[in-house]
Amino acid sequence: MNIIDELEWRGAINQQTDAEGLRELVEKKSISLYCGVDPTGDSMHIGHLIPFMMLKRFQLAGHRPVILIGGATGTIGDPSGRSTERQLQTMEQVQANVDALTAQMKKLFDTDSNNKLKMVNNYDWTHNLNILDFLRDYGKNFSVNTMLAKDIVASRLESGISFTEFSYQILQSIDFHHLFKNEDVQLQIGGADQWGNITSGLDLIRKKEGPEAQAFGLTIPLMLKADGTKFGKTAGGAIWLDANKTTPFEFYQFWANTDDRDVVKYLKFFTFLDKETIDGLEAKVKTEPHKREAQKVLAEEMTQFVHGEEALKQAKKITEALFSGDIKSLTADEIEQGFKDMPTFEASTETKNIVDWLVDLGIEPSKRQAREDIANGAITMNGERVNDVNMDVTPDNSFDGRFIIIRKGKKTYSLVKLVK
Ligand code: 629
Repeated sequence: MNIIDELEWRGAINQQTDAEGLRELVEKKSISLYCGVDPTGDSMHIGHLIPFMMLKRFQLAGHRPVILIGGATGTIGDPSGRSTERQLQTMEQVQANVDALTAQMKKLFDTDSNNKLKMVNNYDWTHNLNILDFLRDYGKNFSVNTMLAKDIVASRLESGISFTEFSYQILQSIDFHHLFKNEDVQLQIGGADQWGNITSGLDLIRKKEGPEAQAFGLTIPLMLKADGTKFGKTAGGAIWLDANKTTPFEFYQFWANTDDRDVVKYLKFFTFLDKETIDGLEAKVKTEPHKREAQKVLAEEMTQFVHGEEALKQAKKITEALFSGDIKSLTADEIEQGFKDMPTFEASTETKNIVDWLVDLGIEPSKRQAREDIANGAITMNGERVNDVNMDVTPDNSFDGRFIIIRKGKKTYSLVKLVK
């Protein structure tokens, strides 16, 4: 399968500027292509991952990917997909985010292979551009009329848009032109929201380099969920790639909880599994959906890709322990990951009778209820049933002096943190 056929099969193409031209080009030779990200935060989330996985697919097919970090554009802010003006970040903030994203990209994408992945920062060619050169060398090639007609700007005419954000598309166009000239980049890809910026760059390349210049744009569809809610968001917020913001266990769970109606689409979009494997999993979604085999494979592939082998093992271990109720084997770190979103209580380290302890924490409403639950075998501590209403709770009952896990009934877990 050539790379364009593969992207089509994966449902990964939204719009293309010249589908036939691009197909011919990538069949003929190895090309360079790029995708950019702005340092608006210190971590990417899974929405960002989509176009960068596509870059990687091009890389696997023998092409050369370039990742652009927007050290310059990040100081301005892309108005695409936003209904209101952004607050400017400080230059220091942008730089800190550039560093964080650069490290994250390096971790995710192979920088040592043959068709090496190249990282660039548009600050390098933008920060010395003076205002007169900007207006004379670039501004003259942009028609305000065309700029106003772009969706992004048109949708803001009522509510208002600053000259700063209005100019954003020129900066991104300068990048495409710069990379075309200096890195032989012939294709820019991005999410569907980037269509206006990408086509604006192609216009600039043609104006400056002549109508024969061979450059292309391709966008990837917006990820939609079958139930109509926004992709990549949970009650707890975005799914981040940074393990400190979204733990590998939470990350694993996010994918494992994918709806049957979405799972095949995600496998195609996010994993490097081939058609045969994905077709096989699709058949299993139909014949034995209760086994959730496709979801498991998706969660494994994604956690492995973003967090690595060890973190995946841990996420699976926690999942298994929570499912079976046998949590004794978990380490304190694993407890922390697995119970992050469970109701949490704080207790002192002093020794206390179990009944009093449960009531004082608020896990049980009354002593009578606590005694009754214990007598019925409905309370477990760290995976072991509590049988004795006279037992004492001490730090010896905790994981590493830090956590005690109480389960009430079959499913209700509470995390008790010991504080000194
Ligand atoms: C300079 C900056 C360039 C080329 C691109 C850019 C960044 C671009 C942008 N992208 C989004 C971002 O940074 O704002 N103007 O958050 C984001 N992108 C990934 C996908 C996207 C897009 O990083 O393209 O569609 C999300 O899936 O919103 O020369």
